[in-house]
Amino acid sequence: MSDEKLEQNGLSRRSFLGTAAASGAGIAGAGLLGLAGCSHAEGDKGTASGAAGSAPAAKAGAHGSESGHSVHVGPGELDQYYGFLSGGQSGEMRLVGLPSMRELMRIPVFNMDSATGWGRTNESLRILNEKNTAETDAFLKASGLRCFPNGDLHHPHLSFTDQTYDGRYAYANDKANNRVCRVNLEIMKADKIVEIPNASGIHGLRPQRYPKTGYVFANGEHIVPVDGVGNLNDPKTWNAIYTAIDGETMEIAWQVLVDGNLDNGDADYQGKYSFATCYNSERGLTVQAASANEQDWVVVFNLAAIEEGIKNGDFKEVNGVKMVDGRAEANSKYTRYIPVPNSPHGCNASPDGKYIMLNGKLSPTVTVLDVSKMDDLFAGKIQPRDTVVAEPQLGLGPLHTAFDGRGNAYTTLFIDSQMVKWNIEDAIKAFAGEKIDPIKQKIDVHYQPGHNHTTMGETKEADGQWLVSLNKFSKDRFLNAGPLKPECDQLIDISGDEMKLVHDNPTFAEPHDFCLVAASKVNPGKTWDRTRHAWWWKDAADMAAKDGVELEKAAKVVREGNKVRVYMTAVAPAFSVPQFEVNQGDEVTVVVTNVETIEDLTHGFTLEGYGIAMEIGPQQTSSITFTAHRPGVHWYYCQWFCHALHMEMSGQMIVKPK
Ligand code: K7E
Ligand code: CUA
Repeated sequence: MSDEKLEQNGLSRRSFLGTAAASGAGIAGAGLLGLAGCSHAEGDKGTASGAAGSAPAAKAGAHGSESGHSVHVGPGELDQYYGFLSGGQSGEMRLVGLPSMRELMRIPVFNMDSATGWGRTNESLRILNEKNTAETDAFLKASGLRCFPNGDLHHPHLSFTDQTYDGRYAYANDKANNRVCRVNLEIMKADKIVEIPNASGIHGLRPQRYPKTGYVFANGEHIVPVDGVGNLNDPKTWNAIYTAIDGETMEIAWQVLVDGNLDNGDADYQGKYSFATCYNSERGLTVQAASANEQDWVVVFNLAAIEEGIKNGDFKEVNGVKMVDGRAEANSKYTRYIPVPNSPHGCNASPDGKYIMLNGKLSPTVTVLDVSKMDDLFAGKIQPRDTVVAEPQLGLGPLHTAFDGRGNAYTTLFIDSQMVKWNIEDAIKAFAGEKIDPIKQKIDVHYQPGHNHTTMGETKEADGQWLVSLNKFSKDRFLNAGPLKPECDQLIDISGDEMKLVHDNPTFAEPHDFCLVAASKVNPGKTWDRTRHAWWWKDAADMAAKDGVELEKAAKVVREGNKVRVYMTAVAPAFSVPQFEVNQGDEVTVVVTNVETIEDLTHGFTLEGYGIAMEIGPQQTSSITFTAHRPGVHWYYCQWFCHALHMEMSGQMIVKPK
């Protein structure tokens, strides 16, 4: 219904939506996509009043909120939290400081990066490709690609030891090309990327919390014909795959064949179970077909049972991976399917370890599971729905839930463009029949929130200081940036009794997830360490050893047939090889070692007209290989401003024509 129509009927859009929720009218029938589309149209009454409603909070935020919690981080001051922000379809991960919301760094992962040479250097190409399937290798070769140029990174999560962050790694998914990466927090670079065979659309991702990570769980969102199970011509035989990856080796530990699809997931705090929402129990291939059923489900995975099954040989090996059958119809001892209202999305474990929240999306509810009931469920003593201890009605379009460690939950309402704070124990009492309203407060966010995150909120150390709402639309919150708008990440102070919106932050495509970690938990190195990080340039070091070159003192050109290897150091403001000569058609490898010991003294190597640039951090070796197709004089220069004579830090590659 258009806004004019609603107004003619004496209804604002917001009250219309409210009525729909209250009367329990099928939200799916109203059309989630239609409503979302209408609610961020120009001149929207609902959002306009929303903006006005939160104006006082925004004003307070300029100088810190009323609780005295300051958002202002002055010049020279440091943030209290690291935020690991997803870059969505940009394929990168971002490092953000909180509460300032300043972007500290970009970590290229599933993308190619102009500044650092990620996707071009030999070191990054090895990481990008070393765990590809043979099928992908063949595809890339046939396509003339050296790596996938894109990715869709949704869910960064840090490794755990004993239910809290241990500062070793961050993991994330690539929905676009079915991969999982690991970022090494010492160097803030991806150090492993593994392609997940058999599965499609790797989406939800969570690490095991206890005793440690352990497994990294990854959901295949899309159903596909699985080898030996599915038939290309019959979508009703297609399946989704759940994958457990060993977080240390980044090898695939096992997979589970499931019914329906898998959207988001989480692990428990006990190391016994993991969970994944399914919005497509119908196995539909269209929006209508996928949201037809009144109920979908959450799948519960029994980790000990799966490990036992693998040990006893109760699996099929599919494309090199051990796969157990966890389908509902197989009556599997590995899984249970708990019905929840239509099309659940986010899946969030509460920091006390007791509950799993399933966010309704098309249902205005969040379903609360009691983790302690899972033993009985698997033992057949209770029915699946007996594990549900609350199902509060919160508003329209609940997508994700975060926690403050004080018993409260915060849920994003996509369609209502709101954040709702509710009390978990009150919701449980209300579900048991007590007359009590679990909802504590709602505030407008701008606009259409997806994920939300609290500081340390996914650990037993949830500290209830800050909440961030990752909103999909910024609309009128920033200067118009043209047809493509930034998104809007909003900072909310939750340290007091009331939520207070204190800051708007524009971000580029596309934040889905934000892991908020106390700064003390993460200790990145200040420079590269030539011993600890020697694995990064191992191939270059092996090659140099064969050529009798010491990387740290290198100034040498080695020719072997039509292969040329150029070894140089970078010390401000000069490369140790100021000029080298090759023949057109030679395969050239340039190896640069930055021997600076001072932190923050990064050099670069950009080769004009060859599409080549790479970062060489202090004490790092970087290398790149290309064919000298273009004759002539090609200057190379340092693109990282490093010295008063940075402009002079250059040299020439002379390519003699054939
Ligand atoms: Cu809700 Cu990919 Cu986490 Cu985005 S998913 S919102
Ligand atoms: Cu080295 Cu600029």
